[in-house]
Amino acid sequence: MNNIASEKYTPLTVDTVIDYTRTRPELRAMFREGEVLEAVEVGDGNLNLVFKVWVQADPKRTVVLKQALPYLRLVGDSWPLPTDRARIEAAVLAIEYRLVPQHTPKVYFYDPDMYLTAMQNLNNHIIMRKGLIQGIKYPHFAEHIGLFMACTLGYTSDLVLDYKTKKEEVARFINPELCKITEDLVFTEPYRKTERNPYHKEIEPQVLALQADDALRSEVAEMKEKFMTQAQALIHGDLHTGSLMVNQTETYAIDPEFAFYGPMSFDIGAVIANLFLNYAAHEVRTIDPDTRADFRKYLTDTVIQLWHVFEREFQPIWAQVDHINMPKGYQERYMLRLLQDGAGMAACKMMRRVIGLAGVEDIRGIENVAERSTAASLALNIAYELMMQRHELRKIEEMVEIVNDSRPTYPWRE
Ligand code: SR1
Ligand code: MG
Repeated sequence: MNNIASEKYTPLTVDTVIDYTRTRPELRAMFREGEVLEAVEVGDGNLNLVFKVWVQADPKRTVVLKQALPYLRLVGDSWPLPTDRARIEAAVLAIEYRLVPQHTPKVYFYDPDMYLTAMQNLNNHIIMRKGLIQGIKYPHFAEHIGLFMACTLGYTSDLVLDYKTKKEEVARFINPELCKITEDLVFTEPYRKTERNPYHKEIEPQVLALQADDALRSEVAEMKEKFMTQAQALIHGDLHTGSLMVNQTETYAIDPEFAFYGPMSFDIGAVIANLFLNYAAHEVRTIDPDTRADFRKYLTDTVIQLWHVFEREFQPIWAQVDHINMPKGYQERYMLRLLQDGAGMAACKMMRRVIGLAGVEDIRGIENVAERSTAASLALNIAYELMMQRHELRKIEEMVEIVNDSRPTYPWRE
């Protein structure tokens, strides 16, 4: 597969990125002639190069440059990837910025020859996953992410867009190769024997049991079908806590390169899954029982609150135009479906991060293998119950009850 349509494309390095910024008229106001600039490569994700360039004498003037590589960084050039994802990401950021500027980094420009987006530096924020691992609470996160999801999902759906714009937007955001990664890594490979599942051997009995469970696999197949066929809204597509930059007062969603028109429940489930993965990790990461219970209450309260904020903010959006012509009963069923499918998607997202490629630091970063097994086991048990009980869920509080009632199969602490 030739992924590079542009002849001008060349991957940047710390040695070439400063000269590149000098060629961009959009950055002339930020980087004035004669000023000494510095650069560093900070990309720690699975896919791209990410540089920061700043004025040596005034680091407040920093720009982030994200450039797509034509292959998967995590694996190497044996796994080609389309650079078109950079166009999609820049276009989605522009839409999200229009809808929720307070939660979206500003894009300065997109360079289609270099598959590169220049955007606002988020200097005073950290990746949320890292904060949660340390047990840091973010008191406004639920309010922020509930609003972010309500606006980005509601305003890009058939509830608001006219029939023609909606179909044009579906076409503009066709993202087949990145969707295929999700189809494989989230919905298929965790439930098959494959070399690409790097789970540690201590949890193998539990993994094999899940892989042999036809009832579970039928539910997973249903979620996969929804992911593949439900063009409901422009979803972020990878809304885990590694795609969220936070501090005590602000939240930004970054990295929407997996975006496409898909099921809203995939984004809702992603956020919830990653909070519950962190919940599972604190089984062993936080020894003191009171501290652990307190932090877990923060995590589960966050899930409850983000759902209520989502409902509160989402429901007025569809009252604006009502292209679907919905009676009240349908609206209630719509929200219930989002809740139940959100639980199903969360379950798939949790299992893939424990069993499959690209695990999460919350759990894979636990050094002691017995402890890691305990956290992994709890995450799998939570995910299993969420999936199998999702059809009975009527309110978000019941989802949290499932989590609070779950235990690891391999207890590290007696
Ligand atoms: C092979 S790419 C692995 C994962 O990284 C991204 O963040 C997505 O979650 C993807 O599944
Ligand atoms: Mg990412």
